[in-house]
Amino acid sequence: MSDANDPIPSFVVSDRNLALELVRVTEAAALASAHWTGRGKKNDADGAAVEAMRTAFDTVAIDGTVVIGEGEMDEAPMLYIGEKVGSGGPAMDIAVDPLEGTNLCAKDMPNAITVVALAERGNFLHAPDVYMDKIIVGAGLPDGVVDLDSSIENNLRNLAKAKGKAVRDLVLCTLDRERHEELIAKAREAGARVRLLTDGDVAGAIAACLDTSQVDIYAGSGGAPEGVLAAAAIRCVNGQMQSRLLFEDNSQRERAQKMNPGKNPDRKLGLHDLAAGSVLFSATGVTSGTLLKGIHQYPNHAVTHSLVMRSKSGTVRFIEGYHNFKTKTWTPQ
Ligand code: VTB
Ligand code: MG
Ligand code: MG
Repeated sequence: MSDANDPIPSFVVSDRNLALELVRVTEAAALASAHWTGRGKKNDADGAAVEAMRTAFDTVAIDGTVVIGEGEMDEAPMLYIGEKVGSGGPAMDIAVDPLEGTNLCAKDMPNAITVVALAERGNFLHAPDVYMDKIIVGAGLPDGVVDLDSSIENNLRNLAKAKGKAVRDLVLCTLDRERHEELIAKAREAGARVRLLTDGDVAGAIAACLDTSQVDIYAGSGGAPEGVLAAAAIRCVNGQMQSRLLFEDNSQRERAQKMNPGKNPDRKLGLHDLAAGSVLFSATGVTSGTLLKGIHQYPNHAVTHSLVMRSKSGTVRFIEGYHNFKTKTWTPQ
């Protein structure tokens, strides 16, 4: 029995506070990259997001290590894998995609977001920059209702049954890529609708777990780092995800092996293999999409829309931020 006089455990306080600190980080990246929305310069947009996110992390009270980041230490980008960030505090691992959908931002197309996830040390898969096969559904469905190793027809049939719908009422979301031609054709043949994304499968994966998005299932291959970020979000909303790293050659496989010693790099990965323990997730919209509205610019202020979640409590917050240009610089103070 808890007592009103019991102290609140410190991890609860830090965890809760951190969730809100993280919003600042994704907001800063989104505000910075929004200067480049529609300007056709994806590298500038990405660079602005990375720099703003890196600076924003300086004020977050953690002893953080980047495990999903912008590249290897020898390339020395900001937010490289292994980089230490934060002003000191609990040991945490960090996964970032400062601008998920650089093309989407450059072309002012929907679904560009900035993304950060945090876990206690050792809880994220160390994913190399390879493709990952993913299958994702939302909460409230029987365990294993879909399976990465089943045919898409079977998965759609089982999902429809569990949802009390017909297959023709299901929407499958995937990246519009040649490598998905067969998946798309088979899903349509089975009767489902297919929503195609030009980019941005983190937003797509999360959409499969949110009723408001009208997406029932996400399937197909995208970036492995993006898979870890999606997994962190899916943990918070109690969805299901299975995945597997895809290797184009043995050197990619060896890299994955080296990053995760003692583990079979070809194994099927469950949600907890990707993101275990207590995780925090924050994303801010750059351009408006299924998940979030983008940055709204006004003469003297900008409005941000963010999604912040904690796996421990399962609380999902949509946070609207009003940023006053007169009293605030672009970097957090
Ligand atoms: C994937 C996907 C990302 O880029 O990494 C994709 O996960 C690149 O895939 O969400 P292709 O090589 O097929 O273009 C994104 O769409 C955006 O970073
Ligand atoms: Mg990126
Ligand atoms: Mg990306």
